[in-house]
Amino acid sequence: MGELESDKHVEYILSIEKKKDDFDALLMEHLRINGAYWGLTTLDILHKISAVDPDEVISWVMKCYHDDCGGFGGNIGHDPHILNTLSAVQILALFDRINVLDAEMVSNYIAGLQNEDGSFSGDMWGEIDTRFSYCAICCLSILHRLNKINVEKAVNYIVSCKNLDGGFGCTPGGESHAGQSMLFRGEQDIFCCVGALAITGSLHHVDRDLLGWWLCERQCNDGGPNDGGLNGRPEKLVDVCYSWWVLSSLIMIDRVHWIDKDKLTRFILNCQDKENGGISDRADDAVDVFHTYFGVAGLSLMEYPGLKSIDPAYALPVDVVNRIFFGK
Ligand code: 3PZ
Ligand code: ZN
Repeated sequence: MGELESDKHVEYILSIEKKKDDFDALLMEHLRINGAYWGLTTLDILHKISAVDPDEVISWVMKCYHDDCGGFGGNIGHDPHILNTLSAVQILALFDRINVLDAEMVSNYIAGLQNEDGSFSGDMWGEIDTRFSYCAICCLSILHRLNKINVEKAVNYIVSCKNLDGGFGCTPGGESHAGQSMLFRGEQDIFCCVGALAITGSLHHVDRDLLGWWLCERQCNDGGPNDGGLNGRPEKLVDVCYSWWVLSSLIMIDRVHWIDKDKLTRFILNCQDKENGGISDRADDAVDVFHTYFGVAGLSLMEYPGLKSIDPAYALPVDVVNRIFFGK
């Protein structure tokens, strides 16, 4: 198993910036600002955020800003979306530069995406999803402007997406959508709903034992190379990024002791590229910045030695969250 190859992962993250035109970079073109948040947060957890120039990062982030509407796009010249706006705000928070924002404009953009039933659209085109509810609530909380939306309606909408198994869907009754996306969506939806409820102080709507049991059932226990990893559905493959969706939810509902942390730690460490750095979805696959972030963040949630601890609801280092809310 070995240890976390922190220095290699730092090198890997720093190298991504330099190969802008390979295939992976093209695939991520529309989520470049999200990719920047994943990479920079990983560096911060590894105590290496000082390896980048804050002014350079901030000036690039602000080039993704649309001052006519208050939203951020995924890259320079891309249309604004709430998914990208949250990443932009999180990056500015990492560098303690929230003050460069017109917080009123950004908050008004987000508030304008709330619908009559309390749900949120992702952009002006109107697609509705509980992921967008989380983005809105997380963003507004960081900006100290939750009062701009109807929080009660937002919470009631999320609660209406609760399933019989204790989990949450992306729309009311939304568990039943089929296809490949479902493989990925289940835990992500649960994280977004539980995170939004945690931030708004509404976790009493969650059946902690029922949801906790369902989440813990996701840990693979077959003694094979994926032993200890977490999967999306009973018969599906394990994936490092589920470590985040599942662990963060378990911590927020106070049931993380129901999972075997040593086994999950070993699984994540097994997914490292020990040669060139980076972490993959499962052992011996190709690494990417997404799974490197979720792997390191998962280890941080499990208090792996030498890492900054990360907040399970805001997905930002705890010291950053404390600075936002307690000014220290
Ligand atoms: C990955 N996106 O749609 S994506 C993402 N997935 O932009 C980024 N685990 O190539 C990277 N699966 C790799 N670097 C994967 C982000 C997806 C999630 C796919 C994935 C991860 C299993 C199938 C959706 C926030 C934002 C977006 C998502 C989740 C959370 C891909 C596939 C999809 C995407 C990008 C690359 C395989 C990286
Ligand atoms: Zn994954």
